[in-house]
Amino acid sequence: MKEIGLEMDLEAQEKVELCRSVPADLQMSYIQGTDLFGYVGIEAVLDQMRRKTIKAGLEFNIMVVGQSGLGKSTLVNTLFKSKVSRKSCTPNYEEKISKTVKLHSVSHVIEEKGVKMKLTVIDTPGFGDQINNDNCWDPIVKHINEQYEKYLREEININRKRRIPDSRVHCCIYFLPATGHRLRPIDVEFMKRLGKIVSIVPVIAKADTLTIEERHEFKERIREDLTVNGIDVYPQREYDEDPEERVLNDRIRESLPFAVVGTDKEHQVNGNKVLGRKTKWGIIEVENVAHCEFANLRDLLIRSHLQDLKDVTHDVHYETYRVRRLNESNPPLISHLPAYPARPITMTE
Ligand SMILES: Nc1nc2c(ncn2[C@@H]2O[C@H](COP(=O)(O)OP(=O)(O)OP(=O)(O)O)[C@@H](O)[C@H]2O)c(=O)[nH]1
Ligand SMILES: [Mg+2]
Repeated sequence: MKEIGLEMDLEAQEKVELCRSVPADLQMSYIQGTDLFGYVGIEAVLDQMRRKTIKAGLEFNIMVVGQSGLGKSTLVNTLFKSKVSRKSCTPNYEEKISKTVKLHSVSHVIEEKGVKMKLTVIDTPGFGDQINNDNCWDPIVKHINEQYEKYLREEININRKRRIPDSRVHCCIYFLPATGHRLRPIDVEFMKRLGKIVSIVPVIAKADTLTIEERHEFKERIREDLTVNGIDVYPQREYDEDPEERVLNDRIRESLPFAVVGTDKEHQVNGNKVLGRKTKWGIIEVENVAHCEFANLRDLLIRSHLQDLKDVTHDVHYETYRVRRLNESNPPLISHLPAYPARPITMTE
């Protein structure tokens, strides 16, 4: 009798567990089994995933790279001051943005409708100041690879964390000077190397210095040069999952590189506070799509492609690194593990 009671208890407990994953309005029919041959409730998985994501939170890491003085640090501030976080956090801003001398990260936790995201932007010192700019990509490539290495070491640990902290660079915004000409050899070399290890989104910096026609023609020439030089920028065609995604991504590919303007100053325009650059002939509104493409960049990063950027980082770039590292013996990845079997097994055991 006792055993039967125990069995019934277990069964009831199982039902309660299953019930918890089903939306409240469906729970009664679920318990009674009335919809056994009709509605199965698979869509409830979306609710479960949502709850899990809310609980776990998101981590998203962006890196800014490019020649010195192109406005990288300014754009980092623009991003944090713009709609991404205006409502949700009050970051401390530097009064005056000065030259970036070493690679550093700025993070803010952003919360919207209960979903928390830790957005980290890695600001890097610009290149082009030295007489010799050979291998100026080395510190950037090194940093990106170090984050993969950190993740990999955590992943292969016997006592690994349930959630591995993710410091991998999910997107690298590459700044191109608004020369109006073509891609410079240094940018070609830099992006060729970066494209193999990280998702790059190229932008034209200080786009307020170009006329509309210049901007349009410059963008076209850059796209040509990227293709000719075999530089892979995000979103890559080969990773489009279906025709629908292809149409959406084609539109993005046709509008790359985004012509952006950055600022950390706010001005009054028609009674509203807007982020903008005040010039003698008017205010360039940074978040106004009629003025520049900063909002398009932000929407791509945060609104439409955040999860895809994380997926491509994990499934493509990190995977490439992982396979290479596991095939390499130097430096050893698993030297700290005991030899297997740890001790000989005797027949008496
Ligand atoms: N016209 C114009 N000037 C800008 C823009 N963004 C930044 N600037 C100005 O360009 C100068 C350099 O900006 P930074 O943000 O320090 O540039 P950086 O790329 O971080 O420079 P490094 O730290 O040396 O690599 C500053 O005077 C900015 O005010 C822009 O979109 N348009
Ligand atoms: Mg800087």
